[in-house]
Amino acid sequence: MKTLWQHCHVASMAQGTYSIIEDAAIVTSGALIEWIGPRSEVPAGNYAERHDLAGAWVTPGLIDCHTHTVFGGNRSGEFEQRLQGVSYAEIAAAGGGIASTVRATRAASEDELFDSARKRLKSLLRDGVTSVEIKSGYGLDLASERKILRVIRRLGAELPVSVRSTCLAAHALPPEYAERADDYIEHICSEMLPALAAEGLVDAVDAFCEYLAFSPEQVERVFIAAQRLGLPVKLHAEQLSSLHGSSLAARYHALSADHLEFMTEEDAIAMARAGTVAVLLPGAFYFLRETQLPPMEALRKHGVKIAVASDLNPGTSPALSLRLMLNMACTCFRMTPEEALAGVTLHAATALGMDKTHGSLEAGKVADFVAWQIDRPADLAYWLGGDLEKRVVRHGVEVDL
Ligand code: DI6
Ligand code: FE
Repeated sequence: MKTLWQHCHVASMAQGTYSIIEDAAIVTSGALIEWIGPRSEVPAGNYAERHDLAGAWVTPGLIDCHTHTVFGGNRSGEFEQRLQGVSYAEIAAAGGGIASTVRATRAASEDELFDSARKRLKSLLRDGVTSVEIKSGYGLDLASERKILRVIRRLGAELPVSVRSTCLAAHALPPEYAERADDYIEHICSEMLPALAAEGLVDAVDAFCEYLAFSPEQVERVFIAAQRLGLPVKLHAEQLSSLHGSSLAARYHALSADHLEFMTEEDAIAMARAGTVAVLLPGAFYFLRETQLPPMEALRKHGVKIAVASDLNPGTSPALSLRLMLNMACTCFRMTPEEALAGVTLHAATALGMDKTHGSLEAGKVADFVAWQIDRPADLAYWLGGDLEKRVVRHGVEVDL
């Protein structure tokens, strides 16, 4: 069945630029785009449905390529404490931080985790997201990581969104492995990853490479284990210090290295050579009131593809709007609105290994698009949050959220 969508302008994001088609039309057949171009050149045909998009600007469906959407509990109390001058270290020493979310996640049932994550995910979908990556990482034992990854699979099955799961067991050291980080890494590599991969729960593997998390040597052991299982890797790198985790990620041809405030030009060169995407997370930068900016000029100079994501998590980026991240990427990191939009479409798709099928509006790709009632594509980064009037289409079918 063919459907014609017309009376619109398109920012197709082909090649990572706006690639604008004025007065455009789109022909979809099932879940795919069959044709896209100027309305004056629409192929003649018998269209089962015709939609007038009322002059909307059409972009690819937004892709949030870095989230920790599934977790138990809430850390707004820590937010209040920090505003009263209590430091992260003091909060962590008192059992707060990631450890408190781990306790709450371990205590929650699968249904409770699903229900709370569904609410957060629907906020992202109402903001134009049609694909999302969701990480585990608040379980830190096999049963709890499995519980989170099963919830992630269930979210993709029950909501109108394409979901990629990432195992982030190497997020933090669980209490039962206190002072024994190497033993925990061994447990991840020899027991957790093989079991979870065998159950079909893992699309990629991630780790937190940081002085307060895991060393490059420990991360490399996780990468080798992922490689043995045929799983691609990603890495939280250079968020708070420079350990050259992003160069390590590039050596393993990681899909992406993420955060990157402290990355060096040498890291950027390594990432460019490997095709590893730089995923910038302005929500965490803003929420932590960081001051170290990612090296935008080095990333641009060496042609590193740049993605932007929410990093939705309870501790450092409780962000429920990917579009607000567009504004933060421009306002905080000085990205252009066009770069930022590429960062939540084609480059985000590349960071998930989905760019052959998603991330730009071209014939043969999936028909995931949003028709925004806006004046210019830059409006998506300009307005601070809020609910822009839009129509969301996923796999060629209009979504009612
Ligand atoms: N970097 C972060 O900012 C989050 N995890 C990570 O690897 C922090 C997660 C949390 O505080 O709950
Ligand atoms: Fe993260």
